[in-house]
Amino acid sequence: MAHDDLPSNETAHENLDGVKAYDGPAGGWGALRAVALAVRKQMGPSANARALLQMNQPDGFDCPGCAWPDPAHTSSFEFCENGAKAVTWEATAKRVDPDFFARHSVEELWGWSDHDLEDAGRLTHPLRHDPATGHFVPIEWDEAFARIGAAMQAMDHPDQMEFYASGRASNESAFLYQLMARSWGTNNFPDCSNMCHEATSVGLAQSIGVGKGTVTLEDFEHADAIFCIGHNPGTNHPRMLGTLREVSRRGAPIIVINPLRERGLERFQDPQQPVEMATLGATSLASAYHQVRVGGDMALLKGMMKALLAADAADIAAGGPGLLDRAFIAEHTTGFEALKADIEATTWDGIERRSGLSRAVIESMTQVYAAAERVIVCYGMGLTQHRNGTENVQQLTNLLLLRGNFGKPGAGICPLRGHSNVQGDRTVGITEIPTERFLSRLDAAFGITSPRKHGHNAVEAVAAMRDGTARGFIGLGGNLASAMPDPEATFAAFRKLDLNVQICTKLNRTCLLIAGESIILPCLGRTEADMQASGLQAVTVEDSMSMVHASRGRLKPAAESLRSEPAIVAGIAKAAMPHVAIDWQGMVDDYDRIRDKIEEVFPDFYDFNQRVRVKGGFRLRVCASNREWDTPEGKARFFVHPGTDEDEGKSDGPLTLATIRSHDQYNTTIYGLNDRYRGITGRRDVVFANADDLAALGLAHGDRIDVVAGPDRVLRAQTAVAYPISRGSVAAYYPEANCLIALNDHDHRSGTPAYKSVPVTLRAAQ
Ligand SMILES: Nc1nc2c(c(=O)[nH]1)N[C@H]1C(S)=C(S)[C@@H](COP(=O)(O)OP(=O)(O)OC[C@H]3O[C@@H](n4cnc5c(=O)[nH]c(N)nc54)[C@H](O)[C@@H]3O)O[C@H]1N2
Ligand SMILES: Nc1nc2c(c(=O)[nH]1)N[C@H]1C(S)=C(S)[C@@H](COP(=O)(O)OP(=O)(O)OC[C@H]3O[C@@H](n4cnc5c(=O)[nH]c(N)nc54)[C@H](O)[C@@H]3O)O[C@H]1N2
Ligand SMILES: [Mo]
Repeated sequence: MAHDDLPSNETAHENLDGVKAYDGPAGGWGALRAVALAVRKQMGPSANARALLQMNQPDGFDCPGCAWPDPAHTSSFEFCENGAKAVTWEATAKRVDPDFFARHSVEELWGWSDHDLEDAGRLTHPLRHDPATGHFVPIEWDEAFARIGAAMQAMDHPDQMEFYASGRASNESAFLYQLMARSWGTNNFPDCSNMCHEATSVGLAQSIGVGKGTVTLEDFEHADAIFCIGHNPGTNHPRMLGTLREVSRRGAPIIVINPLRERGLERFQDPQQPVEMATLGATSLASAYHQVRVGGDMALLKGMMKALLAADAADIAAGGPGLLDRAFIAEHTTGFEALKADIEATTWDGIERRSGLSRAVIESMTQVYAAAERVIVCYGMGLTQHRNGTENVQQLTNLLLLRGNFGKPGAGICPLRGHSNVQGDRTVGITEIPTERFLSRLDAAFGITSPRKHGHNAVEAVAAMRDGTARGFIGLGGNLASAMPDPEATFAAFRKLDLNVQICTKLNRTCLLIAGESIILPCLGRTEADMQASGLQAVTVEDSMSMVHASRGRLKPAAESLRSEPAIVAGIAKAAMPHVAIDWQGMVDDYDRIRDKIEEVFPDFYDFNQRVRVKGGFRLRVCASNREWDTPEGKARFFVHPGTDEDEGKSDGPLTLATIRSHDQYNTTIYGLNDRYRGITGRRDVVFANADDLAALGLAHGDRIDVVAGPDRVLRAQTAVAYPISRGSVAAYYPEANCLIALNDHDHRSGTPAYKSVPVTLRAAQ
């Protein structure tokens, strides 16, 4: 199939510092230049790039960049610009040692930018905040553990502790961490998944019985069409571009649904293809690009189902077999009639208004969908981070179920996960809503009695801290305070705590929110050799497609004083719960013992230690991939949700703002100030808007503006950038724009903050 010629970002970007339309493809020489620069800036001029060459090799470490899988994990070096940035950021030659903290007080550091805090280098020593001087001071590991243990024991109730985890933690550290918290007596597990794909975990689990994607990498070779909804692979999962390139080259359509033109979905020059690089050739990716209104996906998905039902009826009337997979619907699903009635009652007027797309365009997408025997839908934060995130995921599932696009080669659902092991952390027990099946097995394996009461997710944890019902916080990685909405409320909540412990590699803002006792525990990163009593250890991770494999760091640790995450968790556990008879140290001495316990608790990990030693690892069972539905009815379920004329999820401001990532950031980690594919250089104070929307407000490209979400929620002194974005939609970078979002503005079903449906207005800067 011929790919339409897509226009480039051709807004007038003249004469504005650091804003100039980018005409090149994604990848290519720009990517190679960016890698060379990252290596030089972080690792020094004489750095060897050994670290990069070990990335995603069978006996090397798993790339900490994203959760996209590698071809069978046995392939040759898979190159990725943003993976290289993640690795060089960790393998940096810069250090923040005790001297650094003697020179800089917490008060001074608070004034530093997020970029400067992390760019200062790797943490080297355990630190404690000294209230007398306002500086962090080095302490011994044993003293750090003793202080944490004492502060935990001073709590009135185990539920006063919050145990946060970010998705970089390995299966082994995450499993020990949840064991520690449950032996302690709480299910308070706010985690980064709560801000990310919780709508997937909740929505898919209800619809198809498993909260995970159902496809494998191989399915992309067999799909007849791919839909990419609300994700930006050029920046956030760049290795996926290689997969999309193959799909495009064999002529299968790739339909993109995204309010912004994203170069990484349009054209790709593959740095691993010498001919493409030498000839400056590139492969077109999207065959059609539909700029939905921010928050308009629900209406669009309903529109596609409406068009499909109409086309199905017409086909049957003409004597055809129809376009629905009736045998699949009858054998494998429940709730079809209710869905059909809801879709039929939904008006095209509402669909067009809410989605910002015309009926004709929606019908054209539906034709591609219906003509394809096997369809994969990929999606990311553009679908989940809304007040109706779970409903979005379930409508998408409805659309796939209508044509039996589950459990056959080349078809299924593909959530693009965030952190490299966020899915694995969930699998091994980081969850605030554990099942009884899991808890009883955990209790039997360790002779403990886990609490049954459900715990806090991320939003609930911060609310509990704000309200004083939570008094202690431990963060296994991440930077929760900066990642959450409403910094004013969130920062104040952290400052009320009696205990704030951060287990991390680099200094960030959450470390600087001073509690009664504030402790920073520096840990090994994934690239570094982890030596324990039984020798060099490997850890395991699970990617977006449920593949579990080993990861072994090889680099010399940034400092001799660093400890591994499992060792740190064990240290805290022993100090806080000297009476609990769990052999923490035995498990730290040899991670095989942790894996044996994971296997004992989760039967799907049978023969864990053997299978993970096989090149490429193994895939965990995903029941829906085999048309087995782990739901109460034993069937997949159609869900009905309001979504076009009703109020829920509707924005009341004239514009809806989505917060997004630049090309030079990893969540709250800001590598640099460029956003190459969107044409931004050296700045982050930009707001992307449609030129017609700006004009309607009496504003123009280049104006200094304020973004207003409410009387107390204003993002000041930004620069308006006229950008190819759908009418009614604006976009700005996170974390800066988090001040526009209220803490309680989230999806009720999953608790996912509505980071991408913020009603706003724009005005000239005041
Ligand atoms: N280099 C790098 N890699 C990363 C990360 C990183 O920050 N940097 N973060 C990691 C993590 S934790 C995650 S969760 C993933 C995030 O990866 P993505 O899901 O790609 O995240 P975002 O950049 O937040 O947004 C994705 C896209 O959603 C679009 N969008 C916004 N609103 C809407 C909407 O209403 N509808 C639709 N259809 N689209 C919309 C935006 O235009 C943007 O292109 O990436 C992971 N990988
Ligand atoms: N407005 C807005 N807000 C958002 C989002 C959005 O799209 N818009 N996205 C949300 C999403 S999807 C996510 S996942 C969250 C991200 O939330 P988090 O996962 O909490 O944040 P990160 O920025 O990834 O965490 C960075 C820190 O992790 C630590 N770190 C790095 N590597 C390691 C390691 O190997 N071990 C340990 N222990 N620590 C390490 C470093 O010290 C670094 O400072 O943000 C959310 N917030
Ligand atoms: Mo995420």
